Amino acid sequence: MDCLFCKMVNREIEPDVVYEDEHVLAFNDINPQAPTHVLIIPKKHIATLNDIREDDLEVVGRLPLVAARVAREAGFAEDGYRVVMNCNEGAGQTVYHIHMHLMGGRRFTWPAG
Ligand code: DGP
Repeated sequence: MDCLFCKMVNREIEPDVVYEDEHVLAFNDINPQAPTHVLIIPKKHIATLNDIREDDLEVVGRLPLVAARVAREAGFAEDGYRVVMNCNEGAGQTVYHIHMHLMGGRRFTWPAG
């Protein structure tokens, strides 16, 4: 399958791994928008949020769990951090394998752009 993030899961491309378990991989974003910017993905290929099925809930539910864990380890869990999941072109999704952006280490404004 021609999916960038599947290639990272399969190590055809080597990610800068922050966390990994049986179902989830987290790695540093190539174009960080904050001092810490980690992408958290299910190892299973799911193209967009619209493609999540009931069977996927267990693994998708692990994404925010891993985000909080990485935030704690990075030291900004209490101060605050942002998680973002972009769905489709209108929201700026560019890689069609769902991913949770975890950004921390600076202040954030709302609404997001
Ligand atoms: P999105 O726009 O929500 O689909 O986010 C895709 C993110 O993926 C974006 O922040 C940049 C990141 N990205 C794109 N190509 C690579 C890559 O080859 N390596 C890494 N580590 N991140 C990438």
